Amino acid sequence: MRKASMNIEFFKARRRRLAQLTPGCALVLPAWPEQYRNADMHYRYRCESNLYYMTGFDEPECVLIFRPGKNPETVMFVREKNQERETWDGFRYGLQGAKQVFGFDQTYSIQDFEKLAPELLKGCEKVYYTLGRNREFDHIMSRVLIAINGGWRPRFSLGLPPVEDANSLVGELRIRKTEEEVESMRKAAVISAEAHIEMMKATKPGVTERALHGVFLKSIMDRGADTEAYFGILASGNNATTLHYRFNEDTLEAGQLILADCGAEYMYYSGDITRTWPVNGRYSAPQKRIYEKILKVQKDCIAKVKPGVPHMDLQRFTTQALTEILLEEGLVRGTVDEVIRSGAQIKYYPHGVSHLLGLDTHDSGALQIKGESRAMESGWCLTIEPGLYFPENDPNVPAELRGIGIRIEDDVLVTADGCEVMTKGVPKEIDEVEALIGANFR
Ligand SMILES: [Mn+2]
Repeated sequence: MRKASMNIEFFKARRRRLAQLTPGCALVLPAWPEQYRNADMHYRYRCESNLYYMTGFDEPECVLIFRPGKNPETVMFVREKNQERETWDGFRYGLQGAKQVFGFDQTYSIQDFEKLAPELLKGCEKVYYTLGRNREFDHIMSRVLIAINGGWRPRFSLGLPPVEDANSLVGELRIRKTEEEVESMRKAAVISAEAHIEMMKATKPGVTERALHGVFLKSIMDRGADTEAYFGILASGNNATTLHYRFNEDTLEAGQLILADCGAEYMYYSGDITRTWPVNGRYSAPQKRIYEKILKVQKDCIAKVKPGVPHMDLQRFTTQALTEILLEEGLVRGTVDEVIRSGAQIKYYPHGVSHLLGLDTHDSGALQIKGESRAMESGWCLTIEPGLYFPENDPNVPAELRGIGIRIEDDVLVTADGCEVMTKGVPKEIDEVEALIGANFR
C-alpha cells in the first residue's frame, strides 16, 4: 500500500477554500495521459498539479468532479483494482481505497466517467474546466458538456453551461503557499542547493556535461528527491548562450564557464537554481567582471522583493540594470532609455527575470490582472534569475566576451516585509564558488 504524500487534511482544507469561492459551481480536473515510448516503454507518471493540489491523489487515469455545496461534494473517478495490471504496473488504490485514504465523498470507476458526469454536472451554474491542455480529454469533456442539458438540438436543449478556466481558479489558491507547502518548497530548494555544490566539487576539465548531470541526479535522489523538476541544463562554454540547451553532450574545457540550471522535485514541489562557474576553478578577468556585475543585479533584484511591489518592477529593474552593463561593455549604443525603447538589449537578455515556483516549475497563478502587473504577496514563491548571453558567432560582441553565458538564479519566498532566499545554501560569491570547484579531486 502506498501512502499519501501529505496530510489529507491539507487537501480537504483546499477544497473548503475553493468551495467558498465557487458556490453552486463545479470543477472538473482530469489526470494527465500516461506517456509511452514506442507505445510500449513506460515513463514515470507525473500527476497533474491542479488535480494533485485539490486531492493529494497521484495516480493516472482519474478525474475529479468537485461540486461545492452538493452531496456528494467530492467525486473521484479512479482506476478499479486489477490484479493483473497491478502485477505489471504496481499498486493502485481502487474505488474503496481511494475513498477511505483520501476522504472522497464518492468514488466511481474511471470507465463510467462519460456516463455519469453529465448527471453530476447538471444544475451547476458554471463548470470550471481548462480547455486545450489535455486534447484527449477535451473530446470526452465536450461530449459531457453537450449531454448535460440534453444534447445540442436547439428545440430540446438548454444549451451548454458556461465554462470557465479551471487553471486560473486553482491558480488563485496555488499562488499563495501554505506553511506545509513552504516546508516542501524549502526542502526542494535545500536539496537542489546541495546538489549544485556537489556538481561544483565534481567539476574539472575533461568531465562531461552529462557526467555533471549525473552528479546532480545522484545528489538529489540521495537526499530524498523523487526526480529532477525539469530536464537539467548543463551548458559549458558557448552552449550557455542557448537558453534551453539540453544536449548535455560536450566535454568541459579549461577556460570555459559551465552554466548549470537544475532543480529537484521533492514531494512534487520544485527547486530551480542556476549557477555559472569556471571549469578550471578560476574566473578569467572578463568572466569575473561580467559575473560580478550580474551578481550585483541579482542581489539588488532580490532586495526589491516584498509585498505590495508590482511583480513587473523586477523585470523593469533588471532590464534597466543589465542594459547599463551592455552599454559599459560596448554591446549596444545610445542611452539606456534609447536602447530599451529599441529593444536592442533583448538580443543579450532575452528572458524573464522571475517566474512563480511551486508544484510546477513554472507555477500556476496570475501575474497580471486585466493587463496590470500584480503586486507581490507574502506566501508567493518565485525565482530571481537575471542573465546575459554573448554568442561566439556574434561579431558585435567584443572578442574577450564571445561564448560567455551567465545566469544566476535563486528561489525566494515572499515574507511579510521582504523575502527569504530558500536556495542560499549554494554559494554565488566568486571566492566561495572558486573554493569549491574540483574539491573532489584535491
Ligand atoms: Mn527558472
